Amino acid sequence: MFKAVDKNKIFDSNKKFLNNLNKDYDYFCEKVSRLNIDIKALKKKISSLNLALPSWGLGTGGTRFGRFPGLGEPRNIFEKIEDCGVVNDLVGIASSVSPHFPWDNVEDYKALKDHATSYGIKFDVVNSNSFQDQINQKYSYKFGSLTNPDKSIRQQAVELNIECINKGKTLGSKGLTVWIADGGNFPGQQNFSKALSYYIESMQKIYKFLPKDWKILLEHKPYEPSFYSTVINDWGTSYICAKELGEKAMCLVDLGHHLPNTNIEMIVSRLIDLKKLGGFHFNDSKFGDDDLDTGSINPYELFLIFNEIVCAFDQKKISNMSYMIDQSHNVTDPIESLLQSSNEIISAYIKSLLVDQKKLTNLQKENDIIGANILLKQAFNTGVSALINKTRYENNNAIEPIYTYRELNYKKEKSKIRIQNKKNNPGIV
Ligand SMILES: [Mn+2]
Repeated sequence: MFKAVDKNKIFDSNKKFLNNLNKDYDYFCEKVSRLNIDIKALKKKISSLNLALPSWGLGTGGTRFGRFPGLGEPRNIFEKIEDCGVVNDLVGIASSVSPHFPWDNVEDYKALKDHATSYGIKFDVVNSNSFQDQINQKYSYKFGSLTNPDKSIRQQAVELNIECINKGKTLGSKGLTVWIADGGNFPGQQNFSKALSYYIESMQKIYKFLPKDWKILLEHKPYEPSFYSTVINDWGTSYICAKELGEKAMCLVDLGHHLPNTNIEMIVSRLIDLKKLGGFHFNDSKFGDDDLDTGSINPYELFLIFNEIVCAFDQKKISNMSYMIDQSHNVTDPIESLLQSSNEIISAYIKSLLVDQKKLTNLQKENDIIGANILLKQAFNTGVSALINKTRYENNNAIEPIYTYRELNYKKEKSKIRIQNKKNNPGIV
């Protein structure tokens, strides 16, 4: 699209890297030719991957301790879309945004859609926020939303989600992701059984409003903000609810929404076999729902997750998947974090495509444990950046996106226009 970034600037910046890139790419081709891998097919896979950017991830995030606003950060959804345009013009695989309502409420949704289209940005799944109270809201979500013991409050949360669907329809979205903060901080606070049945009852009401070609993604998380119990706490509960709701309901796996040491790639496999894996929220973590940049802590886990996905695509167990980045950029320029994260995701994906699945099956049959592990490690340890950078170059995107982005002085320029209000807004966590 190249509205957010001047195509010529990318072209000029690429010149600095082209010579070395070609040498690295030749070496990569030579190496991979020994593995009987079709490079053209890999390039096609790179170009056709789409990562949705989270609208809330374009602003600087924070924690309950505070937030440190960044230079020239976007003040509203229109400016966030401009920033999405920058990311996509540089990497070429991030042409959609996932909005969050009511954070991203606007007067005119048609105008918002036109604005996004002009930057080459589409609307991915919409997200509903029933974990905060809004100004002029009749009832409070302090003690829960879709599972609140009070019927009127549950109904208010249902209506909020229906509104999200309606906004999404105007924007051209095809899905709704629901994550609720409902749960309890004390034993005895909540009746586990009633809370879950309220959830299903409320979700059934929302489900009825889904357009035919939409899906609803159910996002689980073990704790926070509730620290004793959470209604949709794990993938099993999420699966039970998705099954109860119907075929348009699918489970969403946020990588940070698991207890430490959980084998997420195995959960991915389970949900695939149960035909209920609908999408991902990519991020990384060390302790809990840290929302750190994808691949910054455990890139091997990301690779193993993609290995399950790629295998399932090969076996035609799945035919599509929603990929979204869900991170909180507290100490970095969100654009740089998103550029780097998109690179980590595409790298893990391409490396997983290098795994010889037939060979892996045979090694498993023979109980060749070390052999199987070496096979995975060989793919994981193969440098794929030359292939990715070359594909970006051929698609007129940046060979080295962060380098080119820094040359643009984008945020410095934007800071002259994007005058921030002085209020110390709390972070999005
Ligand atoms: Mn998430």
